[in-house]
Amino acid sequence: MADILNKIGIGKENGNVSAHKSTQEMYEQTSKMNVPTLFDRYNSQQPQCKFGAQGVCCQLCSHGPCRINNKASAGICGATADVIAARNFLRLTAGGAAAYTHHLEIVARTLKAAAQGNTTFKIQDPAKLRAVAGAIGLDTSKSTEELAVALADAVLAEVKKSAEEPLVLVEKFAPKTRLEAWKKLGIVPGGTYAEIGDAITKTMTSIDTDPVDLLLTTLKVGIATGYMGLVATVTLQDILLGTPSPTHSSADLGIIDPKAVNIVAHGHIPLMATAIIKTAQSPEMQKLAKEAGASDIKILGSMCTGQELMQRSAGSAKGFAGQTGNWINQEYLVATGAIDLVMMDLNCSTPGLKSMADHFHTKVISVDKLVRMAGVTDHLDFTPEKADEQAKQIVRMAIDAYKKRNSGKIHIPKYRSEVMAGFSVESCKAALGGSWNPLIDAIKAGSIKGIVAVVGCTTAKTKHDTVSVKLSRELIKRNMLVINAGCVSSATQIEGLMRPEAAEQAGEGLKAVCKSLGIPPCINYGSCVDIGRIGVAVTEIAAALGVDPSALPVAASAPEYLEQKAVADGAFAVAFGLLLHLAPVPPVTGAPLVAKVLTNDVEALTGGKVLVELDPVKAADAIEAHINAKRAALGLPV
Ligand code: XCC
Repeated sequence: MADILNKIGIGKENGNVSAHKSTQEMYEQTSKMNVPTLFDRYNSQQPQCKFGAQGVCCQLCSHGPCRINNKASAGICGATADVIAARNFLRLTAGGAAAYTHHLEIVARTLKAAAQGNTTFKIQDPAKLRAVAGAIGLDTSKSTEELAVALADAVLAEVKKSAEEPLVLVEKFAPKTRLEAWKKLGIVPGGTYAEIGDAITKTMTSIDTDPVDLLLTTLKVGIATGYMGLVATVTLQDILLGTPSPTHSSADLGIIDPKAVNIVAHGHIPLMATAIIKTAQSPEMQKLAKEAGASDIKILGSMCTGQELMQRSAGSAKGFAGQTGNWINQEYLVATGAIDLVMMDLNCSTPGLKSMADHFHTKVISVDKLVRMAGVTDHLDFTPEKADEQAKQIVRMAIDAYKKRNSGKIHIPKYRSEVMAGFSVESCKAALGGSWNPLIDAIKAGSIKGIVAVVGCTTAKTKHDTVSVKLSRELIKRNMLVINAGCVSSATQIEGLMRPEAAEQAGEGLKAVCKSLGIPPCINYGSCVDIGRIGVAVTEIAAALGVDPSALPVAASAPEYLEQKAVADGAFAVAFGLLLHLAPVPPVTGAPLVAKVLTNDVEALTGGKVLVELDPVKAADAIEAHINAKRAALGLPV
């Protein structure tokens, strides 16, 4: 890790800011308009503070800020670099876990309202409801509606119970070998909010000043995130909105139709957006749009909400127009001048979005009680019982905004790519003929070397989407099946890696498997929440082989990680026993013990560890070496 200590970022490379022609074109367009955007602000921040980057700046008390350097080996209270960095790292994890839990609560409350007939949503996957309810010990002789209420209540109770009561979902769904390892380490989590509260309390000034305990607590919060924020959220969303099934869609800014009223669904919680898709198709709203001079009303996806809609575009999200891009695209999307309304439903809605909207007619609204932004005055906080009426109000707002559109200001890049989506644990197994066996056989034979989850965010630090696209390409070339989720999905979609034709870019073995199944080498699992599906798939594959997940030729990568939810996901991956490739450099490099534990020592405890590598080819080398070592240990050909 020492050689990368000072490589904090790459930023602009060869004058380009993004891997995508569309984003590059829009950046040039906003530059011509003289409107600064994210990449300009990134440059204004250089050089960034090294103490912060290395995780050795403490601002928790009024003695601070304390920074660890050559002449100060501890803060004023005596906290070392390791204490400071581990404490900061746990705070990041707890923030991510809290945001995921908020999402889960809303979905659970909506499921309950659907079961009680109090909302526009109807239960779409009763079979999954029965299977999951049975697995956690609920009485499945009840009706679908009664069972849905019981499941929603059980999940909400799990969220709120004490830290002393272990999470039922962890006990029921984690592989037995994992559970044993976590019990030994004392990191089986209790109630989600209690664990988050304990973590925040521990990270207050001088309560927990043991870096190792802080790191173990990080893993514990990561496990709570994995089984509640990820697995439970995905499961309840599937029950409520439908489990994704194969579908075809489009991505990139070229999907924007300048003749339509364009509503952008932007965030992570796909509930309001799903209600709006339904409302937009109603004769009443279509008539209003036509009277305003528009040809149609389109719901465009952005970031993770867009991925959720795309995943379900064969079912409850039919009518979805496609994915515009990931979080870095938000200002450029608005700068096309053809967006009438942006609806923010959770994290990653930046203040820069509103600044850009102020140069156009674009209306920005929030639809979640936690999302607030200076200058945004319309809040239609999602309420399951009022979703239908709220959706109508939002569509009317968009039509009104459309009337103020200045067609002279429209600039839409022409790029778009086709996407095959809708993969889930269930649809993957169906494509394989009903079980994981054909995939396991391909892995055993070596035609597929292993599976790599390339997931998470995107960052300006490593040039928008460059590392994630290069890494995904490099892995498929080496016969590793790639599963994408989160902002990385948009990156590979736009670059055409989620078309079945992209099999041509894969190594011979993977190419043959993809061609025989008619699937792309980069599989879309959806949003960052859908990382939960990867956990479920790995659990099932490990069980089929009779081994612990840490023994599988499987790895995870967050090649452009950005924020706290990604840190919580990463903590789960390491606890789950996976190699986690991470870039940019996480803020722990100034803390020798913390860096050593994360990149080395933790492997003896959980089987997982962190690999930090900024170069995508070198990262692929290291991931391949790890997968080869796992193959060899299982007696598989390397
Ligand atoms: Fe935000 Fe999900 Fe990260 Fe993208 S991937 S930068 S969280 S939008 Ni989740």
